[in-house]
Amino acid sequence: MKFKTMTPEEAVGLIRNGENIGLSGFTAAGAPKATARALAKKAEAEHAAGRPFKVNIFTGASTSSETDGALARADAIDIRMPYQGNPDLRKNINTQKVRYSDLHLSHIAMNMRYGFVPRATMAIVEATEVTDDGKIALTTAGGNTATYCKLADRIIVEVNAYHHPQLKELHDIYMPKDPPNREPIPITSVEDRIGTTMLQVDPAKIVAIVNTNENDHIAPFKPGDPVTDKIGENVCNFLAADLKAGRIPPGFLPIQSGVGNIANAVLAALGRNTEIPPFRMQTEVIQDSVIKLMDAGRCLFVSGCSLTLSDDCLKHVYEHFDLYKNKIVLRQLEISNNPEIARRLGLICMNTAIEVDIFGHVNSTHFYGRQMMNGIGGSGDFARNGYLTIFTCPSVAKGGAISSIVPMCSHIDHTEHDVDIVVTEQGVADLRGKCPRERAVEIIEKCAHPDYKQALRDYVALTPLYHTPCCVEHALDFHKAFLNEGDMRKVSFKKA
Ligand code: 0RQ
Repeated sequence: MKFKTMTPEEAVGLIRNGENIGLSGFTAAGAPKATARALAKKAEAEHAAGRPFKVNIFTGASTSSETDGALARADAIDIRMPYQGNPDLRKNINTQKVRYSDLHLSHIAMNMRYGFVPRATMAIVEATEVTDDGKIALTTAGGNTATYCKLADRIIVEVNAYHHPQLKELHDIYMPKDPPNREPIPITSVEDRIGTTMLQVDPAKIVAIVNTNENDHIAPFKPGDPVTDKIGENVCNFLAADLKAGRIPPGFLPIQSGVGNIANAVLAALGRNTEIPPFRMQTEVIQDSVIKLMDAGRCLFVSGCSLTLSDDCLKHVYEHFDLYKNKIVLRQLEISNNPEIARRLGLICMNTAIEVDIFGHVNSTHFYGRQMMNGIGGSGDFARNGYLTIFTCPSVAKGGAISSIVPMCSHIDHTEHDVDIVVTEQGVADLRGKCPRERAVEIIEKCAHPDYKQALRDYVALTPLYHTPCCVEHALDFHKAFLNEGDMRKVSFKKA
């Protein structure tokens, strides 16, 4: 091979203070590991020597404790976008050590090409192989790697021997042209392939090869509990009824699913419900639950951005690679989450809320309007553009001291115009075709926890006039009650 092989420590010697770094991967899948760890160590050594050292990190989505966690603990990140999910990084974001910009995931690659966000000058890419003419075989994720490599001046390739040598066959790498030359993206079904299996980069940019042999360190999800199981069952019963009523076509439509324990419970319930025919998925994150659905013959094909699988599940896929290789396609993020494609394919989109208000606005990101949890991720890419947009959440949090159904969200990620259906373990609110007062009644009576129904009804009664039941004087009283008295149940509108 004509490229220079380096240790991770030597490779990070090429990275300067203030460098803009684009990382491969999406979630912990496909993210560089050894180089990221070495970068964290370099930052610690620089800080110990009294020198400033911080970098700006651009990714597909969250990464892992190996990457975001190590860099955050080393206080090595200044700017971070477009998504994260790591407790140490979250702490740095909420104490303003990190400048975090929470973006729709489908926007970041094109925004960087347009010059709206800083350009990645260095790309660090995990690969199974790289050819002398600059073809890179990506590992378990598409991410934004094509754009980061196109824009960067220098590329470090981490060649990871852990992965299946034929993994590249899952990839379909395609980058749309930018306006005014953008053309229709020629995907008309989930299975379509429109690009290449390997990423072509300018070989002159490859400044180092780092050899590793390491898994993605992805833990299996917790098994469902009675609340998440009930949410899953409610979603499936609703979908089966809509199918029967002819509002979903008889062959069903492709499914997009968010991540986390509720998303897994919903997918598990879809596996059990035989009123719903076998289906296809067009989503971001392909989790263990999707592989289980494939093994059971319930999911026929999945197109996504990453194989975010636990170690055991990924081993299972690698051992039976021939069975899966024609049923999975891995795309670049701006294609997996593309609004044009979501609208054309008619996706059934299911994502998780932190809180939902009586109008149907959804907060997916912030506690009490001010404290960042993870980020909007791809939920907005799908919510605005899907055929049917469903948000799920438990009706209460923190042992019942917080109601997830509130008079007004403390932060809004998805507006009432994007949300069709809200599901909690209490029931299903169908907001389609309803005016604000009808929506408020539907959400309160079907989705709120019994402990909070009367307070929400009392809130609506404060403003009997006008189009929308909003009372600006008391809109955030639920949140005030939690922050001041530790329990939203202390709220009372009758006394107000
Ligand atoms: O906190 O455990 O400290 O009590 O919020 O945490 O258990 O991680 O929940 O895995 O279902 O994630 C919305 C965060 C849910 C996630 C969210 C507290 C609650 C608990 C919940 P504790 P868990 P989940 C895919 C697409 C981003 C948008 C998206 C998410 C913690 O799904 O980040 O869907 N979505 N993107 O106690 C205060 C409230 C609360 C609350 C819950 N109202 N107020 N705290 N909690 N409700 C992602 C990608 O694009 C890659």
